Amino acid sequence: MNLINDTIAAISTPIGEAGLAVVRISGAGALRIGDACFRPAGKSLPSTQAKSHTVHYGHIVRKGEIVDEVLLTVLKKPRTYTREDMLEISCHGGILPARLILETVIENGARLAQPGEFTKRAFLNGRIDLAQAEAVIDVIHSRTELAMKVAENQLSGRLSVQIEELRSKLMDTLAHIEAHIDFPDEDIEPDTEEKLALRMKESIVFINELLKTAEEGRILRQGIKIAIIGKPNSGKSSLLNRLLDYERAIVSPIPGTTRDTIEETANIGGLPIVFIDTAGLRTSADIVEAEGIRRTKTAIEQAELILLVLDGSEPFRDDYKENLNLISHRKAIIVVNKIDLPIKLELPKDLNTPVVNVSCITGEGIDKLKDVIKDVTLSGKHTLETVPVAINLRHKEALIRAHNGLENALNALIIGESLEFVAVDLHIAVNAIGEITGHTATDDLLDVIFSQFCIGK
Ligand SMILES: Nc1nc2c(ncn2[C@@H]2O[C@H](COP(=O)(O)OP(=O)(O)OP(=O)(O)O)[C@@H](O)[C@H]2O)c(=O)[nH]1
Ligand SMILES: [Mg+2]
Repeated sequence: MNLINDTIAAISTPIGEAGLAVVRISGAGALRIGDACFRPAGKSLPSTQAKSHTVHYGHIVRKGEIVDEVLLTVLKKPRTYTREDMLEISCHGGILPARLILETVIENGARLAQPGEFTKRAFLNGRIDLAQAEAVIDVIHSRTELAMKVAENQLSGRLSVQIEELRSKLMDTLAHIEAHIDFPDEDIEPDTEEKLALRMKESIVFINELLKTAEEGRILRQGIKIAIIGKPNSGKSSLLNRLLDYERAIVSPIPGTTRDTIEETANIGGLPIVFIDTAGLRTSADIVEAEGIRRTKTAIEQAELILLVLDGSEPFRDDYKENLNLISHRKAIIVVNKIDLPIKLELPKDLNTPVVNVSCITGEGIDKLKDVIKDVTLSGKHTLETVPVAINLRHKEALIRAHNGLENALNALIIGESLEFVAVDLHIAVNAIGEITGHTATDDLLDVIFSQFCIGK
């Protein structure tokens, strides 16, 4: 069923000066609008007569005047992004050409598209499901190749297939139970009951497996913050530069060189990680440095992981204890730096924080540190190499509701409650699962998801 009858248009490329800009049109009136404002040159054809998936050279014309020289791609339904008739007008890059073309298209009957509306149509017209639509945003936002690979997997339907299997299994179980409700005189056979219980248990196990990917999904989508802290001159800025692979922060032998916090993103084994270099921790009378140290404390609070840098060429100092206290209840790694020099540092034996020795001068130990960062960040479990999908927060919440519904249904079945109760809880589970792919999504939910897109996507 297709209730969409208007035609939408938007500029799909970033606003600014560039080689090209693209105006996109989708809907029942797209081809007619193309005929009205595109003047074909040479052997090019008007949109309504052109073959699908062909490109035509010509001009966009507004009130008899040429607006710009363009290439027009004609895409006829159903094999298009939205499953509707579509046009893509490639014009000269720049703010004005694309804007004037958009205005011309709108004068001819299109309306301005809302953020994500092209993708929303792809969903409403059944080309992709909701999890795939969300993957489109993930592909656009991905900051590392690994994040992109997981997003592409989701886009191609790998999560959707698993969710659909789960949903159809639960629907089957529900149908069985409802059949028994319709014939209340017939008792449910013990081995039928056992089979139904087994199916529910299998579904719970499967949901738990999917839930395990949530943490990696969060990290891949949002990245995590890691604060680099320690005494002045311990080599925090040198470490930041090493992890980024370029000279981002000023390094000098003068203690107190870094005064403000510096944030920069790096790719650590496929994870997008924001490192925050901080002002060295010490008491200072200098008001600028004191403000820097206050910011260091904020960075420590915000960070999910802390790298405490200690100078390995100096003996253990009593005030290190303060630093160690600071990280004692946090996810942290102790980085002993300057191991190219004679080592004088002796750490207390009872530390339960991982320690990595590095030299920011020679680069020794940096790769090992990256591995440990990845391990600690993912709490030692890497499922990404084996599991091709990683769910997002919305999927996680829906799966938890489905999980609870199933647990309740299973309990009700086992203790011999009326099958109506079992059915109610199973319904809850089926609906929650259906939200992931969009079978049971409300308009509000769709608005929340598609408003995260850019205009023109
Ligand atoms: N030998 C040696 N020197 C290092 C190493 N890492 C850093 N340094 C030196 O230590 C000094 C301080 O380095 P920084 O990176 O500026 O130290 P910091 O912790 O950022 O210092 P503040 O910003 O002042 O808190 C510089 O002279 C660096 O060249 C290392 O691995 N070995
Ligand atoms: Mg510094």
